[in-house]
Amino acid sequence: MKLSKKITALVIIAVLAVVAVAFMVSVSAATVTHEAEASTNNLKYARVEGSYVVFDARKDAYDEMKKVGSPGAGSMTISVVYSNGSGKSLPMEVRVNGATIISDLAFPSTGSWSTWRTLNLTATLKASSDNVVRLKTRTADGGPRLDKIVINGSGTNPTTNPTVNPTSNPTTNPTPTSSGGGGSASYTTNSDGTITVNSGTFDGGGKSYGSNIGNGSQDEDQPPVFILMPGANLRNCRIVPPAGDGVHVHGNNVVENCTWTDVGEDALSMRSSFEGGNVTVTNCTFNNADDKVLQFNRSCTVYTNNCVVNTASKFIRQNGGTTFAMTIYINGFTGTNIDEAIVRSDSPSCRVYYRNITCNLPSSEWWMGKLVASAY
Ligand code: ADA
Ligand code: CA
Ligand code: CA
Repeated sequence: MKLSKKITALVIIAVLAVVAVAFMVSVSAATVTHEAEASTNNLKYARVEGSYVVFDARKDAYDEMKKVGSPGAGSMTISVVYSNGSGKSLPMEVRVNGATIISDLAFPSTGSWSTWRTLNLTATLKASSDNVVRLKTRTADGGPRLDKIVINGSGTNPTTNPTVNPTSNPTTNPTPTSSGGGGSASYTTNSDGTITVNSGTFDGGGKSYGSNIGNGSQDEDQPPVFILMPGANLRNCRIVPPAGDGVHVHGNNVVENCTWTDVGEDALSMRSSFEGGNVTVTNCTFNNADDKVLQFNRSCTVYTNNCVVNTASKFIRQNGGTTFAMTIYINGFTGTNIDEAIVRSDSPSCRVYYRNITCNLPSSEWWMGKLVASAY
């Protein structure tokens, strides 16, 4: 009958509408946004300016974002929307539900206070609207402007048991160009003298860098000589003292043909601002380090090829106490006057594959901590 057909059609339309609405809800439920300036938040030495939060230029200022929702329980990606027109990289401590997950998340310069960028980090959240995310300034330079955080349920844990098994020789891509005086790089020099390479390959042309940076001590928070943004490369530089905090890398960086004449706080470190990526260090020489040479504060894969270290405590250090997954390939290494180990890591998920090593230490002392090393 006509009437029953109409009813059937209406029922079908109603069911489709309910399904569509349910689908939209489930899609939008995959992310939750929490504003930096939300009234539930607790601000110290910080204030709301319109739609964002501004920190005073001091250490220990914070935005404690309270009543932060999450699309689920477990590992989540937290995207922080910020701007930084200070011309410097500004470090912040990140605490989630009372635990410090990153002690120095570097917020690189965005060029101006009205240019907004996103930094991603990973943290474990509760499936409730009662999470607490706190960002606190680390230095008297203060912090970036904070707009909001966006929590995404697609966060993944670093694998606890990496099964990486090298079958072929790691290659060192990409091949940087060799024109000198900055080469193909797009870069800026900030007021500290730090050179931030935003993209391309900075070719130092054999010149010296670092004589105006830091104080040669073991103090943390010294400025770096170079900041390599994700995908940026460095080659043909002499890094000379005091050399501050060396070279900061952020993933997918190649550092080639560089010599540190007297390593500062450390020579090269992977900062915690970006997730993962590869770091390749090829044909580099590091002299006279007080402690560590390469420092990794974030999960990544490291390739070192034909590197030489003359005097250091260790060549490679995974940040003390961290247990994230890391894979390290050491292909050709010469160490003299190494005090502690070639690699030190507290992580059972750190894997080292090595070949062609010459070192003053006996091979029983090459690896220190919980890592697993094997020749390849
Ligand atoms: C030390 C310090 C870390 C980190 C590291 C580095 O290990 O304890 O918090 O700053 O140095 O990156 O230099
Ligand atoms: Ca905002
Ligand atoms: Ca350092």
